[in-house]
Amino acid sequence: MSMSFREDNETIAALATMQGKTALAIIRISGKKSFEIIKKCIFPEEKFVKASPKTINLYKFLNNQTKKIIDEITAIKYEFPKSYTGENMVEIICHGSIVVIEEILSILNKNGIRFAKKGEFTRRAYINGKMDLLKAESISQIIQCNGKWQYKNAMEMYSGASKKKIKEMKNEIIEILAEIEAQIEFPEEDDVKGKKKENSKKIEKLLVKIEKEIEKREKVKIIDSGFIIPLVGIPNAGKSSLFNLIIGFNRAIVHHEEGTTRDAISEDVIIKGEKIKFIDTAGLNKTKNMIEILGIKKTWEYIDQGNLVVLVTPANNDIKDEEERIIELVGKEKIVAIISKKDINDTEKKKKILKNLKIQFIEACLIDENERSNIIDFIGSHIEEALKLNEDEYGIICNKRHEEIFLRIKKKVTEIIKKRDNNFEEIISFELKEILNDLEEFIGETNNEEILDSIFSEFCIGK
Ligand SMILES: Nc1nc2c(ncn2[C@@H]2O[C@H](COP(=O)(O)OP(=O)(O)O)[C@@H](O)[C@H]2O)c(=O)[nH]1
Ligand SMILES: [Mg+2]
Repeated sequence: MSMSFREDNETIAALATMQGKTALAIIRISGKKSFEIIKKCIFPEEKFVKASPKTINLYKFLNNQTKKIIDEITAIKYEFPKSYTGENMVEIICHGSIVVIEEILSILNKNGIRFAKKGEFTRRAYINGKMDLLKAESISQIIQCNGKWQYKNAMEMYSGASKKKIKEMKNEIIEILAEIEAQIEFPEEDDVKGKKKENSKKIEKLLVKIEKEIEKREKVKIIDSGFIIPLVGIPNAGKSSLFNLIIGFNRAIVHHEEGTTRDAISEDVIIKGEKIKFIDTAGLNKTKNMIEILGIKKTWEYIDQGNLVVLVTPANNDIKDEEERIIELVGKEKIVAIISKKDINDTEKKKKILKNLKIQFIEACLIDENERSNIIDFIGSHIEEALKLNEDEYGIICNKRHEEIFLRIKKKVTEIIKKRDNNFEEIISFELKEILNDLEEFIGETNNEEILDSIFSEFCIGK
């Protein structure tokens, strides 16, 4: 790479796996002195020195001062440049004991290896030309994703599909730009009007594309912050029973007395590969009890925040005022119903009411665990519908940096559209060139240390 980075000669190490009591742990070491330092702490040293790269061997890890054995380990050598970072690397697999890990890291440190900063391995990989910036970012996304959608989105970036889309966008802009430049050079050409119109359409198309990407990002953000499903209804409808059934254990108190649930409680469950936050709420009731009233106030807040609302409505009565209010507030496309107590009541009447109201529903017995998968399927299909998760809609924008660049571009394109009918060709041409710069920044044709710092600080240690 032709970029001028300050060369970093330090050898670094970090735990690449979870801190805690795990069967095994991986400690990564990267830098010029990796082999030289590790061989001092490994027994038999000779075996390590002679080991061929990328083969795994069994050793003992020693405190090279006291000669005490710390752990039995396996280690892999990676020889520059054929490693993740493009430097000499060693991966040590030891037992996942907090003491062992601490000892090994501290011995490495005493031998001149510094602890790695967040994302430092990947940063080195990027600097050494092992991967481009988008790929580096996608690795961070893959690790940190909260669900399948985000993961697949990140994989698009990892595979280079996002980069391809950006390049296409760049080419479209270059085409528009060429046309505008021609207009500036040869304003007396035939059919200037027709060409202007055509170009204008291309710019509009570009805006639509940009806006669509920003829209897709919004969807990812919803999933990222947790898709919220409050379970709501009148007292004793079976909300807490449903909550416990969905999360798979008895978290909420279930009781035949009204007003049992006062504080809203929540648990995350993975459905359709996405993290879904279910909230058990206080039943909507006409009560004089202050604590219950506060709980009910919270319920209305959750109804308002819900990405999808599940109304639990017992089979044995008509739709109550409170239930009607919920439906009205949420809107029919964002609410589904579960008719509870089908085992003890006739559900026909309730089914008719909900059909008339055009609300999708299923009937269930909420105290029967066998009904769980049916209920999850029902809710899952509505989650999918709400998110409209569609394979060919993976977005380009995967993080805040991307989002900021796209918002910037959107603003510029909007400005261009405002100006296009006047004879502002020169300004438009200037702004289009700026957008090209933005897109280049997006795919990481940058050597700005500040940008790199902010990107890699989002990573976890050891990556
Ligand atoms: N037979 C039957 N009882 C249910 C069903 N759902 C809930 N219950 C009972 O109804 C009462 C109230 O349930 P609960 O989950 O606390 O309702 P909540 O007030 O809406 O949270 C409890 O005694 C539950 O065991 C159901 O589908 N069938
Ligand atoms: Mg309850």
